[in-house]
Amino acid sequence: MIGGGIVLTVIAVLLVAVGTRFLQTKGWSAPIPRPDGGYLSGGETDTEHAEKQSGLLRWLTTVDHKDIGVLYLVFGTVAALWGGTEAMMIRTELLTPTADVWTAATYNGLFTTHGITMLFFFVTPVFFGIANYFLPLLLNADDMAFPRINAIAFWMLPPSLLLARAGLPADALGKLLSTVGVKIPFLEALHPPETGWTLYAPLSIQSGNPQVDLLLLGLHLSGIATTLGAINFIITVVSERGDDIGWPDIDIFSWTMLSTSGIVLFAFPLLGSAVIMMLLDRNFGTTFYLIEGGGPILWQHLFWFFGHPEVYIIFLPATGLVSTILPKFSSRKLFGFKFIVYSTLAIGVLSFGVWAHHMFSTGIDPRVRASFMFVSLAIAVPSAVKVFNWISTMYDGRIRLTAPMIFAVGSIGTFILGGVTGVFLAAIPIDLVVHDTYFVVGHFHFIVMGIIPMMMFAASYYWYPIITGRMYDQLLARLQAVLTIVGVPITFGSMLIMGALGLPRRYANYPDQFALLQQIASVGAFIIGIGVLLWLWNMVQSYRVGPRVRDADVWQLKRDDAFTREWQWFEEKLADRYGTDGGDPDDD
Ligand code: HEM
Ligand SMILES: [Cu+2]
Repeated sequence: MIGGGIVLTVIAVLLVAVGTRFLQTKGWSAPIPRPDGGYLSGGETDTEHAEKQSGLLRWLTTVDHKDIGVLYLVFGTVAALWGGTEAMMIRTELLTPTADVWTAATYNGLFTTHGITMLFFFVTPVFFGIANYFLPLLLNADDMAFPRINAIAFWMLPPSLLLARAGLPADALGKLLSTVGVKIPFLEALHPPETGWTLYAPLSIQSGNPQVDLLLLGLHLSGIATTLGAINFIITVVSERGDDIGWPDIDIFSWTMLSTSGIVLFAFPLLGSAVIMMLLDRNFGTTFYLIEGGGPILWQHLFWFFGHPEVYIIFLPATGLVSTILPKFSSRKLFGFKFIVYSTLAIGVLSFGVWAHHMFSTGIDPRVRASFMFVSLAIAVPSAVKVFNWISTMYDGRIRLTAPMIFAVGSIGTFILGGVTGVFLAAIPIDLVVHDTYFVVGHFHFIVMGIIPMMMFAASYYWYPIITGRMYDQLLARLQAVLTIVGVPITFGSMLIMGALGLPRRYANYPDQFALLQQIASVGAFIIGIGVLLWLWNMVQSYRVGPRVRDADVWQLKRDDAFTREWQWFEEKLADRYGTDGGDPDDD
């Protein structure tokens, strides 16, 4: 079978590539042990920027946590823009009840690749980027625990994105070449998968599209990358902290990254094995997920035992950002710090006990269903603890409506909507009615759009000076924040209504009576899209010409005794650069 050959070739190429990378890194297996564990023998520390290579080579070979953080951020942003473009294409198609902008097959490809790109190649990499940059600073560590493994983990991502997304470029390239008379059957055979991001059997096994194999390999590789990254975070938090930082002094963002990494450790290897079994089913005649063998429901169990924790993998760091940013602009300490930490850990553990709420309508044993319903409802408790603590933090505080703060407050609002609709879905009788309708799509987008990217935007503004040494355009940023907060409920609120009225999801055509609501949803989405363009412009343009920051206390945090470690680090850096007397810099 053509698929089998391709799979083997790709595995071989990957093994060789990874192997060579390992061999090239001299001494990777035995770094000289030091009491602080963090230094490399090459002496690449914070203070030795000047010795680094410059240009492309530097970015390709860097093992500095800040550089790798930036690489992750750039990679994640590129993926987000790709997946976001697809979201806009989906919403364009749905402006009219018939599939007349793109074909139905393209539509199926669009929602599949949109979901996969967003979940695997946007959210996780961006949080890993933020964490790579800031965890060592927040923890007073010299670097991540294993800087080289850190670099390897990052460099696995670009090939895994290419594998997962080869369909579209191959499709386009194949068509282009065939217009000039060159026929490459392999390229023409690949086209975007139409399986949905959940890759349910038997559809995904029966699909003759070899791109599904490449997608599975890409997911597997991205799982290895994510697991390596997570191990690094765990060891960094546990054993690389500065002497002055005991367990109780760990900041809230590091706590959420620690929990997230713990979940990754159990969830992603499981996805890896499940995916391998699917590859075997597709190419070598095994029957793990076929009726003759384990059956399609086995795939759903394995997939969601990964898939639901994955939701919390991407959600917890967002809550960590709310807990970090909100108090700073409320001039208050985070209310109930301990309880926020406990709720984070509780969510981490509970997240593994709820997977079958995705399978209420599959005919599994009703007693099993009922127990999953209770655990799913229980997970609302630690989530609510967070919300109440955030609101209590703002209570009686001196609120400053900067862009990061507007995003944080907005996120709480949209998260409440996402959470409450989630409680609805966790209740079996309601789920049976709205299952596989737009209600579900509305619910999860209130989380995946309404708090996750929103808090990433917030973080990108809040820490912008540290990363770039410059300030962004604050007015434009506030405008983007407002646009996003307005756009989210318009878009996904309409979906909740359409779902409640019974419109099923994943169809390119729909009955005429939904046209108005669909158009409203699309308008909301375009508003969010315009906001994203404003953000991009602001980031790039301010990096080039934004005013230079001379005083590290950009947010007047000293006044409230909230000038935390990353800002102290930044202050030292500024002192090094400009001299403690605040003298003029020698460049531009
Ligand atoms: C403006 C932003 C966005 C819009 C307008 C949008 C829109 C959509 C639409 C219309 C669908 C297809 C629904 C269906 O027919 O079932 C969809 C699916 C999906 N979206 Fe988004 N989305 C956005 C952002 C995001 C983000 C930020 C994420 C994740 C971080 C995300 C994750 C997903 C997933 C996982 C699916 C399910 C794919 C599948 O059914 O296989 N979306 N989105
Ligand atoms: Cu779930």
